[in-house]
Amino acid sequence: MMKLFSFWRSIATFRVRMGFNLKGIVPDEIVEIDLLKGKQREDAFRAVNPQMLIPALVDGDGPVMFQSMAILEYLEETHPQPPLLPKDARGRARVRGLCQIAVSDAHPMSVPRVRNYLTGELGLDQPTMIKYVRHWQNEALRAFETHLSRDKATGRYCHGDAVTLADLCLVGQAVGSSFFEVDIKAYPTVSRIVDACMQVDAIARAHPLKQPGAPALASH
Ligand SMILES: N[C@@H](CCC(=O)N[C@@H](CS)C(=O)NCC(=O)O)C(=O)O
Repeated sequence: MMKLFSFWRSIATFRVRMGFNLKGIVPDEIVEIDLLKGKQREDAFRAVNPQMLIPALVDGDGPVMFQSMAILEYLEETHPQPPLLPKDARGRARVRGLCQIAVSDAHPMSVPRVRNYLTGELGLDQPTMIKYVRHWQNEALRAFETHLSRDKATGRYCHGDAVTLADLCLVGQAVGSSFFEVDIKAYPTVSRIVDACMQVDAIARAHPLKQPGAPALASH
């Protein structure tokens, strides 16, 4: 029995959803945590994940798993086919490094709790807050572009010609950026790889806007 705590707009959950689809795993239950209504901060979900963030995953008797990359690594270990990490240690380091550009450094700058703090506690107006988010999105996209365009290990996808965790994180970054009207066309290698990823059905159907409850278009 696999239970995934999820919301259509969540980029971190999108990463995990792509992983599920690529590995052909269908969670038995999807529990919607509506981030726009602040459901992540209610007691019921705080008991599941004290950090009040999605995704969270319960597989069987538990314990609950949290943090998208930890969940993806769990899926990789328990369902090794198709592999989402390269066989060699250097390759794995590169893929994990690319992942962290999005996961550790850029994505946290744009999540609801940070945006709410900037506009609420710190009193930033909406345009200034959006400027802040876009700045960090562009920083990440620029770093991805430089790595991906100069490194021989880049292929059809971020690392060679098979999808890896780096592609899941890059696609998440690109879709998250689109929610803030950051145009990835300015980053040609990023753009090419994201287009290639979107041709993979398991990735395309995991898109936030294809999930139940999603609007036709999303913005900040
Ligand atoms: N590093 C975490 C980030 C999780 C995260 O920030 N999730 C967002 C949705 S994408 C969330 O639940 N935000 C709620 C909030 O900011 O209040 C991961 O990769 O799982």
